[in-house]
Formats: sequence, structure tokens, C-alpha cells
Amino acid sequence: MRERVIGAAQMGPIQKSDSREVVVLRMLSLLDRAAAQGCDLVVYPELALTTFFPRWYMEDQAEIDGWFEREMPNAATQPLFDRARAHGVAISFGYAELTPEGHHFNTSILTDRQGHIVGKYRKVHLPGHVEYDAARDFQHLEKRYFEPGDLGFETFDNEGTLMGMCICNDRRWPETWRVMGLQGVELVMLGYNTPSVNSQNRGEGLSERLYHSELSVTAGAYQNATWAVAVAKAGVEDGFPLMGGTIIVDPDGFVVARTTGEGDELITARCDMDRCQFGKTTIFDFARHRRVEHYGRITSQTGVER
Ligand code: CDT
Repeated sequence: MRERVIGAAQMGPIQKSDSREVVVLRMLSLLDRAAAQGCDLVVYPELALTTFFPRWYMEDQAEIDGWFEREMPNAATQPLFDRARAHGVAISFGYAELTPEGHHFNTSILTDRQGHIVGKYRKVHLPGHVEYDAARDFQHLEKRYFEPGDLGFETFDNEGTLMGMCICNDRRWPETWRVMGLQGVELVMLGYNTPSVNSQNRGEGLSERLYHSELSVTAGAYQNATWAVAVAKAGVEDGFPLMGGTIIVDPDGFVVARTTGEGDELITARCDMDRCQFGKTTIFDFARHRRVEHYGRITSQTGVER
């Protein structure tokens, strides 16, 4: 048995006016609760330090860059790293990254239990659009503010568990999961900011959105025989609702823990990494069963072709 106690730290809304320091205090509170419950790993949402700023149309680059972190840890987040080290808890969280070369990414990092960053992921599948779109009920400008990630879907041996990350929209793409599955991943961590309604289809509301999220995560976990933790930033941010639905999923695709609200909320689960082995050596033993001679279209084309 290789048991890890995993905490999924859902966060409630962060308003535009909330400082990083105030947000980090909330993250510390969740971390303390997780440590008290025996967690050795805590996963926070996508863009955990700020409001989901891609809903706002901006042209001023200085204003845009104000939502980004130039280094990690930095003054605002150092207390989080220090507390995690003091508790001996590994953490993963998302933030907007501005590199020294001037590149903008939607990023998540992973630490070990000593607070060292041991893994980084930059979001590959960026949803939304580049220019202001008057036809939408609200904007989703990730394609305007971020470049597609340049690190691929790497996996990291962290304290004896093979871990991978993806971010929000990535969870809806089977390719995300399979690329990590092909490395033998045992735990996929992801955060998200998902609006509770579809900005292009008012008929698609909260229950449909929650269903599609859970469907994506449970299928990805099952089809790759991996644990998965999917963590929401939820609630109403400056009038715009984000869904909750944080879950921890086992390697058979079953939800073992879920949040009930849309505020700061911790859920935990004891997760035996050895449970991945059954699926990986039977129905999803890739080496025996995959037929790559028929998968060429997956990497040679993007859109539909006949
Ligand atoms: N943050 C993020 O990727 N959200 C998307 C919303 C898609 S609607 C343009 C998601 O897939 O949940």
C-alpha cells in the first residue's frame, strides 16, 4: 500500500479588489485544516491568487501584467510555502506566470513536502477568444492574455508517486489524460474556473456544466487508471458565477469525495497509489492493447477532415 492523504482545497470567489495577501490568508487556513486532518498533499484551483481576470477585456499591457506573477514564490506567496514546509505538506496551485523573457502563461506548480518546487505545468488548451465578443453574455479572453503552454504534459516523481498536472479546459480533452497515462501517471491534479452558465448558450446551466466536468474527470481517471483531483474556484466573482463541483476520483473512475458548496471548502481522501496497478495491468495495459497504427489522425490533424 502506498497511501497518500490528499486534500482538495476548493476556494470561494475572489473579487477584483481582493489582494494576493488576503487570498493567501484563506489558502493558509485551508492548509492548516488539511494538515490537521493528516493530508500530505493539498491541491488548490487554477489562478488561485486572483479573480478570474480573463473575463475582463483589457488593452493596457501594464494593467494586464498586474494580474501576473513575475516569480514564484514571491512576497505574497512566501507564507504559503513556509507554512507548507512547516506542516510537511506538498502543495499545488495555479497562477498567471510572466516569465523574465516576457511570456505569459496560465501555470500551475507542484512542491514536495519541504516546499521546493518540483514540477511546473503551463496550460495547453486555452479556451475562449482574443478580441471583445459582443455576442457573448460575458467574456472569456484566455486566448488574449496567455500563450499556449510550452512544457507539454510532464509527470513528476514526487515522494514516490508519479504526478501530473493539467488546468481547467485541459480536462475536457482525452489527449491530456492519455499523454500522462502513457507515462504511467498515478495522480492527476487540476484546478478550474468554470462559469456556471455557458456564455454562448443560456440553456446550458449549472447542472449540465457540473455533469460535463465530472464526466471528463471520471473518464480520464478510469481510462488511464489514475487518481484525479479536480478543484474549483467557485461562487460569484464581481457578479459572475463560477461552479463548484470539486471532486477526488479513484482509478476506477468513481468519485470518493466531493464538495457541497461554492465557498472555501476542504475535502480529503486516503488514496492508495497501488490501486492504479490493476487497471494499468489489465484492461488499460497500453503496451498490450493500444493500436497506434490507427491513431495517426490524433497528432496529424486538428480540425475535422474527411
Ligand atoms: N478556465 C477555463 O478553462 N474555463 C473553461 C470555460 C470554457 S468556456 C469558454 C472550462 O473549460 O471550464
